[in-house]
Amino acid sequence: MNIFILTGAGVSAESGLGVFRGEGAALWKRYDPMQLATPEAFARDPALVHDFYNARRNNLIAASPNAAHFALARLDAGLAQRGGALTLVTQNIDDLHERAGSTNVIHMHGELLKARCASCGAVCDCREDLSTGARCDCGGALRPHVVWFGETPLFMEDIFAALDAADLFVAIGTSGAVYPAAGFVREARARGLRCSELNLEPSENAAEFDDRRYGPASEIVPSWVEEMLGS
Ligand code: BV8
Ligand code: ZN
Repeated sequence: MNIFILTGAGVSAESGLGVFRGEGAALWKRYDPMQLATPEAFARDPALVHDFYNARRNNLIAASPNAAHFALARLDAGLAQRGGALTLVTQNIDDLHERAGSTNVIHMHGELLKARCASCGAVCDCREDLSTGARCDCGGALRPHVVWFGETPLFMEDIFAALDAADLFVAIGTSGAVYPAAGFVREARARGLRCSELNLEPSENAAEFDDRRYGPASEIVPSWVEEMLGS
């Protein structure tokens, strides 16, 4: 069985990383992600945008994966043992899936622990604070390697190829508010896939799913994975 999983900020909420909407969104009291996660904000006030991502990067480095991340890593290994495959597409820019042991994680919105050169496009690891003076070897300015609103998400071809090969689509911890990710369930339905939603509360596109489970990811994801591996 090939499973396509899309995760969002809700899967990292219990690791102490902020969510953008709904419960817990107040974490970013000082910053409004909807205002700062844009190229216009970076052009207008790069120091403020660097502060926003530096705070999140330091928060991430101090954070740990939670039971939901570890359960998805178990599913990854369990499916591979059975000749199946898990494609894990995440909207999250954290590395908690990888730290929990997931392989082949597709970061469609980029990665907080990487930086990108605004001139040559080179991507490098970044675990330190970035500032407006941070430069690439080519002399270009470095920015967080994340996809801002209005920018094109990454790996879209790989994502659609994985949807073509999948038997089951599962969205976990996402509000279904941001496109094109929020449209993947419709793409899955058009391919005849069964669609499940696991979230704290119904997402904006809950009606598109065949079955829905609600509760904290650290509780409902491990029990769902045990069911999948037991079946
Ligand atoms: C694009 C990286 C074209 C940065 C992010 C008007 C003008 C301009 C653009 C648009 C427009 N109208 C629509 C658009 C498109 C726009 C968009 O969708 N806007 C929305 C606001 C309407 N999208 C874009 O601009 C995208 N680019 O469209 O380019 C294109 C299109 C197709 C093909 C080619 C080109 C780019 C969007 C990417 C923006 N960057 N992140 C950063 O992180 O700072 S998006 C940001 O939102 C995060 O990645 C976040 O993950 C993502 C989505 O949100 P969720 O992950 O769902 O998180 P959220 O907080 O919303 O929800 C959390 C959920 O968890 C909630 O449901 C909550 O109940 C639940 N939860 C909470 N606690 C728990 C829990 N669940 C379980 N357990 C818990 N404990
Ligand atoms: Zn460069």
